[in-house]
Amino acid sequence: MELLAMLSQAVFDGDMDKAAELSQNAINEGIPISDILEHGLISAMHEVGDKFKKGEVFVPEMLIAARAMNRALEILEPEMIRGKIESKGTFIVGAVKGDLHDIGKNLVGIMFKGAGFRVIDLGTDVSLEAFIKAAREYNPDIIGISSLLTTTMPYMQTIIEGLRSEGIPAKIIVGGAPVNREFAQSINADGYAENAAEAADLGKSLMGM
Ligand code: B1M
Repeated sequence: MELLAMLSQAVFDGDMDKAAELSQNAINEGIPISDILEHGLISAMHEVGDKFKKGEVFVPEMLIAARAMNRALEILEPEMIRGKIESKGTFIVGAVKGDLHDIGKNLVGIMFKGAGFRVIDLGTDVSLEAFIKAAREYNPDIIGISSLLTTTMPYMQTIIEGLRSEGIPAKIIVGGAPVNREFAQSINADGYAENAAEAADLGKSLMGM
């Protein structure tokens, strides 16, 4: 089986060690990181999601696949951020309250690091209060909110309104599978990005770079 197909299978199976080993092999073979991400890792999560929808896999399988993907991301991260050490600004990111999905949010954080930002990751299930506390502590230029569930999307508006009413000056961007540009505009976000690479580009352009 081709290397990226084997990697995708290892992530799907939730085999963390194999996912890490095959990611390293793919880097060693000089396969572009974007291909490793797209065809080795994200493809596996899509397959898990499709099977979950059909009732062929359940939450535990989704969870172990996600762990394997996060382990593989640890291997890819140094390659993704190589050589970008200057600070272009501070970016705070978190998955919205009620939402435990962290892979997309982790990728967004890595891409911002790669773009030269200092990244403060608040993790998952992040409340308005936690965003306000972190914003006061780190004085970010940009705040990113990720949501993977239609049920958690509305809370993004609560966070945006809450941060603004506290006078937090950071630009606020949103994203995640169920989120789109129209929704982002309707909740007065400063920007929307469809994927992690676009999010980092958006971050740079909001900083005037
Ligand atoms: Co969940 N889950 N899950 N899950 N899960 C989805 C999202 C789902 C689509 C599966 C399905 O039905 N096909 C579905 C949501 C349906 C909906 O609301 N529309 C779903 C469900 C229903 C649930 C539960 C409710 C299941 C249950 O308990 N009955 C439950 C909810 C838990 C909770 O959060 N409160 C649940 C639980 C879980 C696990 C915990 C088991 C696990 C997550 C573990 C983890 O993340 N550590 C999990 C997983 C793994 C998934 C799927 C399979 C994969 C998600 C993923 O990592 N994708 C997912 C199906 C799918 O996505 N196809 C599914 C890969 C990742 C790279 O993509 O996160 O979309 P994504 O990020 C993208 C973009 O969206 C964007 O950039 C990334 C790409 O570069 N992006 C941003 C993301 N954030 C951004 C922020 C930005 C900009 C761009 O700016 C700030």
